[in-house]
Amino acid sequence: MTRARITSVLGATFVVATEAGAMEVRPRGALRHAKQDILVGDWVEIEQDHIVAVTARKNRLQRPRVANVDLVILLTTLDHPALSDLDVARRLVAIELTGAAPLLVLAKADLASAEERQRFASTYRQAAPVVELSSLDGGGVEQIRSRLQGHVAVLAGASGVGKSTLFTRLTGRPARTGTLSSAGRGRHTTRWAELVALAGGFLVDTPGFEALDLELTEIRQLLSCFPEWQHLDPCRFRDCTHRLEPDCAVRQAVDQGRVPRVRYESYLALGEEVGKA
Ligand SMILES: Nc1nc2c(ncn2[C@@H]2O[C@H](COP(=O)(O)OP(=O)(O)O)[C@@H](O)[C@H]2O)c(=O)[nH]1
Ligand SMILES: [Mg+2]
Ligand SMILES: [Zn+2]
Repeated sequence: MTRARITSVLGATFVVATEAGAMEVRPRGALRHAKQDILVGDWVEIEQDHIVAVTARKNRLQRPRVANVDLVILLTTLDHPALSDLDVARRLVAIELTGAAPLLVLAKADLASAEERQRFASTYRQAAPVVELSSLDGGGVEQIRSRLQGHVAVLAGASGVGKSTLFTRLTGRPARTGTLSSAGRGRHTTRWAELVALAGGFLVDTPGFEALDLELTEIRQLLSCFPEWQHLDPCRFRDCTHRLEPDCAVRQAVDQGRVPRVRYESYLALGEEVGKA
């Protein structure tokens, strides 16, 4: 048996990457009968040209539909489009909930002043590693590439932040333009995302987290999604929500400038949304 990673889907056939190269395989009858769902990114066991088993996944994204994502490269800009700290916070929480690691990219850094870039880095560096990217002169591209080694990575962020431009810079291929679908014509032509081999890892060819569909059901989940305060001394109350409770270590850290106020305010605003849901 050989271990392999699903990189793309062609109808009922799957393309896998093995140590010996790419090959096309089909699920063995038993898997088909069990209606075992097999996703791009899945690790599978191969015998000849059959998939005989699918390994348990560590996570799966809904959009794009990809399993075992290790790294989400979240692009954001200061202008064009304008930065919303709340949107960035919402996306970082969504990433955190998948269990993938975030890499935060300040894209279009060529349009920002040194002071603005500095302010961005000091706001976010406790939340995620921050890289400055200028796709115009290529600044930051190699730093991003070097993070791919051994990982499945997906580009993420709002429309217009530069995801397609970065994809092309990294892979040398044009980015996919949207999902093909012909709803209502009786033919299901929605394309699957593919994994593109890159720098010892894989980059998903379809971006994620473009929409802000955060499905948080409780404030408890939100509490653990801000790395800024995971290492602080405990608050007086073990179940502190860091809002109005006395002797809150998070509020103290914010007041002393050890946790950026912008991030704390995003936390409060997201908490309000969760509270209303
Ligand atoms: N100034 C500047 N413009 C960029 C940069 N990267 C992308 N753009 C421009 O931003 C626009 C949106 O980029 P695109 O890659 O399509 O964004 P996407 O919607 O996230 O895929 C295009 O006009 C790009 O030429 C950059 O680093 N600097
Ligand atoms: Mg695009
Ligand atoms: Zn607290």
